[in-house]
Amino acid sequence: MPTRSSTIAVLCLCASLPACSWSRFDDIRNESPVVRITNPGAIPGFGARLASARLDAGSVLLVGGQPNSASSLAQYSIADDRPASSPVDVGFCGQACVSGASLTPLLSAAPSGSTPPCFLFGAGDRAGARGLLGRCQDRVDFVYPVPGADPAHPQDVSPAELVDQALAGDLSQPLIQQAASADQQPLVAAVSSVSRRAWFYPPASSAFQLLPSPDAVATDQGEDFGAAVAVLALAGGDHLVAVSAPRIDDPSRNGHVWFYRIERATNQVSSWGCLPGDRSGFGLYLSAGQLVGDASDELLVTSIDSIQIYDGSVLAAQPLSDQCDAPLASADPHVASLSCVDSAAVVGCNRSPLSFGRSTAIGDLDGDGVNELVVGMPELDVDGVHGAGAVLVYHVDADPTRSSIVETDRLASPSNGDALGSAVATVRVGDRDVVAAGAPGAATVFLFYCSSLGGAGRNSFRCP
Ligand SMILES: [Ca+2]
Repeated sequence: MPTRSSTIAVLCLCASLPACSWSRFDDIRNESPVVRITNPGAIPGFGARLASARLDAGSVLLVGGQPNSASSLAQYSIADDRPASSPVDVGFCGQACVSGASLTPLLSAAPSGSTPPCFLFGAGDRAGARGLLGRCQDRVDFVYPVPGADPAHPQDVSPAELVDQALAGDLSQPLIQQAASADQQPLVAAVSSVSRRAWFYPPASSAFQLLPSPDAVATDQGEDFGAAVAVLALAGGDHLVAVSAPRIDDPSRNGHVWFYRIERATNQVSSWGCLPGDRSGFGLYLSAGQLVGDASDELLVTSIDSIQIYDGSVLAAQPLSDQCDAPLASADPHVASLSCVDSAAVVGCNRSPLSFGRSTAIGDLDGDGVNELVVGMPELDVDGVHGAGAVLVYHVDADPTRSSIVETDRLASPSNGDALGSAVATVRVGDRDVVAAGAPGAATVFLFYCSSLGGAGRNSFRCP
């Protein structure tokens, strides 16, 4: 129990140090609603990337630093409201590795025989095998090979050449991006916007299969096919791979998203087609997850300053057309359109349209069985503190008029450039999900244990 004079001494110390703040001061308490995980050492930009995976008891959280570097990653085990602040595994990337833009959890073993969950975290070389690099809970490393030169387009840089160039130190081009479905038989898909190619790995396989390229890839240099990728798990076990061409360099043209349905029984592409966008930048980022309650995932398509959400089961029932300019043939799969919302203390949405939708996560923060959408916005100002960053939480409803922002998470007293929300993830703790938000400016990941949504979101000794 601090005496009054020692409390005053701490306050005075805080007032004299710009990096010191109320949130840091709060953390001196044992039961703060916000728990911090600090850089275990030598990970530049710690908190710039996050991914989580559920275990039978608790979750694991993988934390990375700045992409396009060889820096290590750190994995944490979080099982309750008193998480250990030290990692259970550090390393992952290191030698002969370049970390990618995103971290991808796989809920089943890859390769078979290892202990899930596993994570894909970058590209590189392991014992002479080059490709996407992954690591499992039991510290088994694995490699997913990537496509080489395309005989039909020998002038294009191939994904395999991109890996070679990155390992040689040339990071001037975006690396391969990958995504996986969040089911127990995850399908992994990968894209390269430089190679303008997309491919996938069937569940439990490290052998890639190329996805067909739209005709426009061969004839239209403005078709930036492969800018983003997402994988939806559908009811019944099929998967839907989404690959975007946002045409971001040409504001006069609408972006669009290509779809490929992969049959569970055959691992073949059974149909593919185009979802036409209605604006430039449509498909800048993609993600997927369960939001409106049925057994199929939803697709989240970010365009400049908004996230469009599509019902996966309606999309999958769509007779797909390869004509991007044709209207959709049957029921409208569109569920919701979300945008950044300023509040009294958190402002700056109109200054940072390109970042809305770059970092997203899905989880049930109040434990009512309905998932919320979590969006990180690292550029926002909080209480006048520039670039402090915040996390916006949305309820997404099958009724298009009922989707809305329901919560804004922020630090009680942040610092300039914390960039909270540069990455977000949700971590299962007990009967609800907790928001994890990276603040690379502070080299810290913050866990928000209490949600204003109530229910299980307040069921903790940490919640006042
Ligand atoms: Ca909920």
